[in-house]
Amino acid sequence: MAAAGTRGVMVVGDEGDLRATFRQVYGRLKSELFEDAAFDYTDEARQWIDRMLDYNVPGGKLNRGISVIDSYKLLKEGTQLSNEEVFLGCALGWCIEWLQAYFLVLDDIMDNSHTRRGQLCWFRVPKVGLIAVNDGILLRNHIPQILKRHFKGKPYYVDLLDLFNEVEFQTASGQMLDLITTHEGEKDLSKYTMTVYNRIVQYKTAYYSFYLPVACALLLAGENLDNFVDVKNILVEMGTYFQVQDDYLDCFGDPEVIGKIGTDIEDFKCSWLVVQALECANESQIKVLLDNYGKSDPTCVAKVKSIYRDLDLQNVFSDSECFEVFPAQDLQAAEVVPLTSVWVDLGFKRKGHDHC
Ligand code: GPP
Ligand code: MG
Ligand code: MG
Ligand code: MG
Repeated sequence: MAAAGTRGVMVVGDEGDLRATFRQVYGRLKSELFEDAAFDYTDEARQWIDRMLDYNVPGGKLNRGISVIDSYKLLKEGTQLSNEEVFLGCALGWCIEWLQAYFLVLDDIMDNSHTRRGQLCWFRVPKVGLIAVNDGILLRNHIPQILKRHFKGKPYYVDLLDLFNEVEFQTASGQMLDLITTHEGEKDLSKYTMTVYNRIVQYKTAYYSFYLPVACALLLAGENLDNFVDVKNILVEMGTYFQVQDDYLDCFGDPEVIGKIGTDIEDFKCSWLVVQALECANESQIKVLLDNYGKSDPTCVAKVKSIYRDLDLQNVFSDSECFEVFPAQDLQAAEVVPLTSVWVDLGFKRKGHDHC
């Protein structure tokens, strides 16, 4: 456990401690939300929010949230963090987890998904349905409330608000690209190129999943984000790879392990797998893809998966895993080491591949 030292210093030891400390902060932030003067909670409203938050906010891997405090620790290397610093780092981390919950609640409706984090998608829970849309809006609006309570008056408060707004805009823009490429009636696989793919995932995933946690830590450390463009570029690259992995797991991951059932083939998504398949397939394989991609019939889905297997995309995927050894020059460019232990544990060390 993280222990409060005699002079108000919180000693955060290994990764397990960090997780435990991080989890503790969730309860406090949740109870503070009920004190908001802008809304007078009835018992029914309190119960709804309480259940909705517990269902959607803390049940994930928490990598994004924990990497805020993890990055901050790296930035302040050599100094012990005070209780206040640890709390603020965790609070910012939870703001990202709240943002993620908001995106996922809505993304699952848009993607017509079934399960998430090993349970039914929130909108599929009886008596929730499209109330989930409003719950998403509430989740999003909890973020400025948390920021106001704990960061108003800090010199970087406005920069934090700007950052969350900008990243939300980038993500929603990426989500729009993801959705409009799949338009019913205009199903055209020829537009699914690696350039189109990279643009979608840079916006829909990389900024909020990889750049945002490190940018929060930098602001907390008093840095000016304009001085960290190289850091941003590396994190966006890592975020892109992360989505490649997500796309791969959508098709080949075990739902018991990843907690969700894939829908990318049925949804005609511009997934890394279909883009890669189109690059490698022969004419007859392309015909099978054209005839079967984007259909919810399980036989069609199986035909697409069988082409992926014939093309050995599993191996193309492992070859394209770019992050095994992070080259020294990139670390220098990054200088403040955005590569937190959370991401290192997940294999985010860059390989020396030329194509990466
Ligand atoms: C991941 O896409 C992207 C998001 C969750 C961003 C959603 C943005 C909104 C503005 C709602 P995905 O659909 O591949 O994720 P998953 O596989 O987890 O459903
Ligand atoms: Mg989805
Ligand atoms: Mg989606
Ligand atoms: Mg996915």
